[in-house]
Amino acid sequence: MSEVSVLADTANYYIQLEEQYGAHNYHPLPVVLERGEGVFVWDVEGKKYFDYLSGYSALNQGHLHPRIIKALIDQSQKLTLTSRAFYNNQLGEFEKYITSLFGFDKVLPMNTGAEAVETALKLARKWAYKVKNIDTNEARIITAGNNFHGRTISIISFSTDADSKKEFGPYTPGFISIPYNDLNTLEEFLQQEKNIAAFLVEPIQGEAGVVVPEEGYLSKAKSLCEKYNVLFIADEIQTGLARTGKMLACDHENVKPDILILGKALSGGTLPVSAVLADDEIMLTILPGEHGSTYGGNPLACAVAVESLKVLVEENMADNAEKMGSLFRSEIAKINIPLIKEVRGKGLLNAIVVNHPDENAAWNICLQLRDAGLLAKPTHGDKIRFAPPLIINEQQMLESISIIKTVFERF
Ligand code: IF1
Repeated sequence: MSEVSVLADTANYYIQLEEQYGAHNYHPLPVVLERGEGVFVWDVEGKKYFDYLSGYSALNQGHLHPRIIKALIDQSQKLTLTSRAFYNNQLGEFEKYITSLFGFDKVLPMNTGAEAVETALKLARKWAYKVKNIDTNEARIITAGNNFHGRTISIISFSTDADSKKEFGPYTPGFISIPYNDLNTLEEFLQQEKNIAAFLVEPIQGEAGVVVPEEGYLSKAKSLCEKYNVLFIADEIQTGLARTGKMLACDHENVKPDILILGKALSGGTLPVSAVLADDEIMLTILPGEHGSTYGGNPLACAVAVESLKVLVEENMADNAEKMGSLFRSEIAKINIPLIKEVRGKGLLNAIVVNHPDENAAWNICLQLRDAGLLAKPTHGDKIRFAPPLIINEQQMLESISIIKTVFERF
């Protein structure tokens, strides 16, 4: 076989393995990656790409950030897991660092984002019964339509997306869904409904296609929650950690959530690390033995998380995300073709809304972007998310924009 066909077979070899032996719970773009560094990834045939997905914002610091990898290697050769049955010398340092960085009394460490969201829901319910004196098992939590908070049964119980929800019932009760970015309806429910414990919201809806709410939405929602003694829970798993041009998306409106949920880039894309932050009145409603996880707060995760946070701060990644994101949106907005309906986002969390009669247009555009050396993926049909690592520099951004411009104009 020729060199090219053997290489193509290499990619197909891996794709076939996943087809044969793996669950079919994803529909990946046909590209097989082998190596990553900074804003780039390489496939098994040695082809180089800009990574414009960044592991769904888990790789804000870029692939293989040297300081994060060093922390991972060093700690992995000392102590990786103790369970919480015993203390270790990394967890307290992590807890001190992250709570002072974000200004909360305490943190509850978990692993995946969904686990952290579940933890926040449990804290809100505990607080409702033990502090707000809502009748036990009567607490309800308000959520937003088109939300994405993870894939557990309770979380998809308040999803409004059929694909995430159908045929997974029966569903967990105790949730009220209202439209996103709708303060009137939020106030209506807070006034009329009893037993409301909390309002859970994404500062920007990622999976919904990077939906940015009106200016002031977060601060007014937080004020309404204060007025009605309801907890404001910000899911910053995707929008947090410098992605939107500030350390937290809530910082754009100087909103301090009652419960802050972090994940993804908390480990710089190395291993699952998530965290829930809150003040004592909320956090101490959970007593020893009432919640936990085998890997939650493991020393390896803590060492990596501290370094991942330090790197975000010390390398001013939020400022770079702000600058490069503005450059991205302004340059894309200049591509004046019908195919581009809109470009929207904040910092380096952006999306292009595609305008085309073919429902597969966004997918096909992503295939052409792949061939042109840039990896991105559609979300919910006609939106393509563009979210590179926050370390991208101006030259790399201009090169990426040129690729995007060429592909869209040629499509
Ligand atoms: C998939 C995207 C989806 C999240 C927010 C919690 C979680 C996520 C705001 C759960 C996870 C991931 C999950 C992944 C695709 C990706 C994603 F928006 F980031 F693109 F689905 F919406 N809150 N988002 O975004 O965190 O348990 O995954 O660690 O499930 O397909 P997780």
